[in-house]
Amino acid sequence: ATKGHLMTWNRYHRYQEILDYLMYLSEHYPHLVELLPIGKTTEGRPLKVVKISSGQTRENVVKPAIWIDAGIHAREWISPAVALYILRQLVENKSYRALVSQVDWYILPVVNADGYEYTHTTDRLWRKSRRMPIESGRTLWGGMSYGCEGVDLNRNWDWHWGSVGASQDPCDDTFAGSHAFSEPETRAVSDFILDHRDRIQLYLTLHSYSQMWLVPWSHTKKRADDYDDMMYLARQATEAIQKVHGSQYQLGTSPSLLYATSGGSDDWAKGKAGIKYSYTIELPDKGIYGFMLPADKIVPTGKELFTGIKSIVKSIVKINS
Ligand code: PAY
Ligand code: ZN
Repeated sequence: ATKGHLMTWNRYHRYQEILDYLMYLSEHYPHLVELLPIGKTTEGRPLKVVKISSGQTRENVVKPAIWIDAGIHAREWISPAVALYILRQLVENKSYRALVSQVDWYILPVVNADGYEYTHTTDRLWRKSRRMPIESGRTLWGGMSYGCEGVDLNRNWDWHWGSVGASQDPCDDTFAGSHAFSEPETRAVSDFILDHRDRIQLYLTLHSYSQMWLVPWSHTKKRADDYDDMMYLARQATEAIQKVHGSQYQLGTSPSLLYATSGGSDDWAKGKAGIKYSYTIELPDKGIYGFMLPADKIVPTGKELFTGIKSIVKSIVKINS
């Protein structure tokens, strides 16, 4: 058994410390927490989905499930930290036992573990993964200029891949990869989601920064058929968030608030996996600290986001009953 863990919510942690915490939770709460290995990163780091589940499922009743991923982009440190804050509340705070018995939770705290480590060791503002660029079977990085490694893991998903706001140039920060799902990280996550698509009713992916609640589509300005439904639940969430400490999250689509992008995970989750409620959450701040949000913001940011998520989950439970 593990000795314990070094996890806190007042600083940002290395990937190994995060894995140790997940292991700790699965050992101390075996009836609540299960670790599901779903694959490995380019550099061989394990990707482990935390499943939080309790209580009985009535016969013939499918329990809804919620998916939350974080850390698709390496430098957005607040994202994994908030995912871990939520994870901790669900597991270690007994007042959420009902919430955990009503729905199953799948949480992957760091998708881009290689990039995340690289931001700790070498370049704090790295965004992409760390795959080395390959051209006609030959690795180019010997003579390649800095920055040409890695794929933007939020441009690599198989839905309108490469059509807008994505680059074919490996040296760009929005390099979409050689083809859709060329990367082990996006493949692992998408395979898992497809395997559980009948139950996953909410897809959330945590990014930073901008303080926005983004609604599909990102690849087109056309409104989704059920745009109003998505907006309705998202508005409830952002209103609940605002009540916590007054933070205002802007609500809308990426093309209307930021820019159009394609091959993103939220569009894929909706378009391909058929998950009706699919959102990209841009955590704080609005640009003062940007990606370098001080660690004393982890708890307040986690608290308000968890409040927003709880409001959506309540609505989803209601829809199912
Ligand atoms: O759904 O369109 C979407 C995702 C938009 C994000 C993306 O580019 O993937 C927005 C950016 C992000 O979180 O990566 C915003 C940040 C501030 C950036 O790096 O531009
Ligand atoms: Zn991002």
